[in-house]
Amino acid sequence: MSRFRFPEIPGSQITPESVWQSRRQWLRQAGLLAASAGAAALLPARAALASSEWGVRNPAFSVDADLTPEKSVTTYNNFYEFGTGKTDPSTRSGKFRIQPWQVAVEGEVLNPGVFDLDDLKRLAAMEERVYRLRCVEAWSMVIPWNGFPLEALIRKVQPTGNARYVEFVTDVQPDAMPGLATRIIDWPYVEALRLDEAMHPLTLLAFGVYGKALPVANGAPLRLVVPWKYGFKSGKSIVKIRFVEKQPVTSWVKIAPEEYGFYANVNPEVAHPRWSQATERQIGQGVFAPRVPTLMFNGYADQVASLYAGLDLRRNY
Ligand SMILES: Nc1nc2c(c(=O)[nH]1)N[C@H]1C(S)=C(S)[C@@H](COP(=O)(O)O)O[C@H]1N2
Ligand SMILES: [Mo]
Repeated sequence: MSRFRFPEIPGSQITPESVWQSRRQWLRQAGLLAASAGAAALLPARAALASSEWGVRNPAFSVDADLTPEKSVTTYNNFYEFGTGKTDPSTRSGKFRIQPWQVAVEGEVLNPGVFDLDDLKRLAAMEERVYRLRCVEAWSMVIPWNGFPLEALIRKVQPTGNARYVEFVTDVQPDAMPGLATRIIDWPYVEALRLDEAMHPLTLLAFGVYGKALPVANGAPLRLVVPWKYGFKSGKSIVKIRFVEKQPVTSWVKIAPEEYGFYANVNPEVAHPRWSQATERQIGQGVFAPRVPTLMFNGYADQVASLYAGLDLRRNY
């Protein structure tokens, strides 16, 4: 197999100082940074700075649909480390420590290393993307995430020619994660993508939701969001990213391989053995809201179908 190298990340993509400076300039021109400004004038300036930290919406990568209310997004969750109830992640996660936070990047890369959260946040400019998240349990949400493509990190660490898959490992804090006592999953929670899936521009490394830092329930301080796959592929509270040659045995595949495949591409034509995947219930739309048809690849077929050309999507579910 030929050994390939990713090009160095162009300086123009390594963000901020210049962007930051131009934003300051813009604010100054708008009169919002005037030293003599009174408290009233300072308020909009603060608001503008806060929103710029989390980026502006990227319409090219956002679905045009009503957002799921923030309250539902942050209190109706799956994060089994805190329990299997939907409200467990928001009500039982108060002891989880997210500071300091480091992410180890290891395996088949030329530049392995341990990244502080701030190092990671500096890799690319933050943007907001409205993605649909479809859970295998047949419900969905439309969520404004704040982050940047995982590709920025992958280019920085430079996978070797042996890297075929990327594994994402969630943190384990036994005293702060009451769900760990139930051994449904062989903790830590591990998910993985093929390298080309991980490099796809839709694959988001998210640090925020609704323009604020992620709540623990949604995977603070950083998580993956892979919008064309069932929610379980998007690992939360990531502490390790490992580049490997062989397809990893991921948590749900290990528990029930006939129910949860490695690919987990949203596919209304392939039913889960115990229920249909043809329609979905949209969380936060009220109990009488009609179920809507589920779309192939969760509506992202135009962007991702080519990744699976030649792959039998019934066998590789
Ligand atoms: N570490 C970890 N990550 C996880 C899970 C989990 O139990 N543990 N649940 C997954 C599932 S099944 C879904 S649907 C999404 C839900 O993300 P949300 O709660 O932010 O909507 O998180 C995924 N990531
Ligand atoms: Mo899920």
